[in-house]
Amino acid sequence: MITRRIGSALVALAAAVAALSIPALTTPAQAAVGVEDEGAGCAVPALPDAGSLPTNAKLPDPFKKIDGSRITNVADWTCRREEIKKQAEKYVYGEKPAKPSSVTGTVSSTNITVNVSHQGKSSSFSASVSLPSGTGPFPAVVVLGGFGADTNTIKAAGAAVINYDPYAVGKEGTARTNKQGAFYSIYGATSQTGLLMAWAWGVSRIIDVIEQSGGNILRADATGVTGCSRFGKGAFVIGAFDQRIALTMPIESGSAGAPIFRGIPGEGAQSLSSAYGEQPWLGDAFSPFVSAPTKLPIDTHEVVGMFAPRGLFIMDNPHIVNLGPKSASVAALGGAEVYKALGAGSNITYWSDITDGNHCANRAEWTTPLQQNIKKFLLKTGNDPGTIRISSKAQGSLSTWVDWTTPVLGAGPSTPPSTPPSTPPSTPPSTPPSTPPTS
Ligand code: MCU
Repeated sequence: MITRRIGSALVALAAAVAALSIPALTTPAQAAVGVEDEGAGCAVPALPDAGSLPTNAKLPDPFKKIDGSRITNVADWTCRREEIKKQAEKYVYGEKPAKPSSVTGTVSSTNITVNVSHQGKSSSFSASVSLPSGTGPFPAVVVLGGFGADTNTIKAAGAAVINYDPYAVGKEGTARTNKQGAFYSIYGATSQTGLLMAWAWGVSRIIDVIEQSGGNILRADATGVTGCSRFGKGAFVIGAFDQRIALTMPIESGSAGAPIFRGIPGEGAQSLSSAYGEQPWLGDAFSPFVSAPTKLPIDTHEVVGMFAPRGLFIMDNPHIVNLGPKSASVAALGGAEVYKALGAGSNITYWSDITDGNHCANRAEWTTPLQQNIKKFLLKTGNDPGTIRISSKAQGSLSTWVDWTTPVLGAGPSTPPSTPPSTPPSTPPSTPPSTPPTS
């Protein structure tokens, strides 16, 4: 009874807050275009230290909140997604700092420069630009490290190519205690954030500069990202952590990329200890999970879910077991359940049905879906449905990995508190609310 009264009082308080139009922290604005993290205002419960996490051999339920309840409405996804984001930062990739206090730079038809300063530290980097034929402003695909998707295919679809050198932002070949590059010049050589997230931060700063440029050469609302292999790992993390990125196309990303961490040891893919040790791609905080991925409260199917409903085209190679293609197909299938629950099942493509087994080869099979994805998500001139085409050589089975079902989410607002108000909602005032002064 007392709980009920407190519940009603809280509801009344929440209604009063809403009436004053003070934005409540747990219900951020809906899917605004041009926001790096639309769940930034969500209240996420404190996350336990790695040592006190329970074991879960199955893939965690993407729809289950940290408080144990399941989401019931599409609008609840914003804050559930934020929980996954925070878990991914804390246990897997390291923290992605918010936009620094100063980001400036230029966009020309051949180059983008980025200058960042924050708390007395500064750094810069640049990326070359190659425009397609025709008249701008153009959407653009950030291509990491210059290989993977054929840049002529991207340009022929009507998008510009931004050649991004991830190593300018986070170098490889350094000890975890001596990380280098534009990100670490700002956040310190001992930052626990791994290279993949540092690369993600760099692309977000490029998008900041495009936004500030006035948009007459490149469009800020139509950015894609792609890369192969280690740069496929990068593309996966870059796209997951910036909701301004409309289309992400990771290629043959392997361990520390799309494949579920839980599946990697069984499949014979590059081991987690090898991927964690080869380069500081993952955050330092991943260390305890190298030998115990079943302790992770998330897995990469939920990182795939972080993209929903945005465009995601995962390309994979079933001929190289070291890449963990079965584990990647399970991540895609698990994440596709989030897309389906949000009513966006046709926005994800996973494609490993290819003939040429060479790592990072240009593949005829991917030309059409690549161009269709660019047209659909960047140019907004197409609407071809995505497809899941898993090679029979590397077919993972989602059902063996999950103990949850996909909810039918309502279209309504966020889940209301469990105790409804005992009094009926008050009738609207007879006088219309005063209109704000026009200035
Ligand atoms: C598949 O990505 C990586 C792999 O994880 C590394 O072990 C290997 O050294 O390099 C691959 C790669 O980036 O190839 C271009």
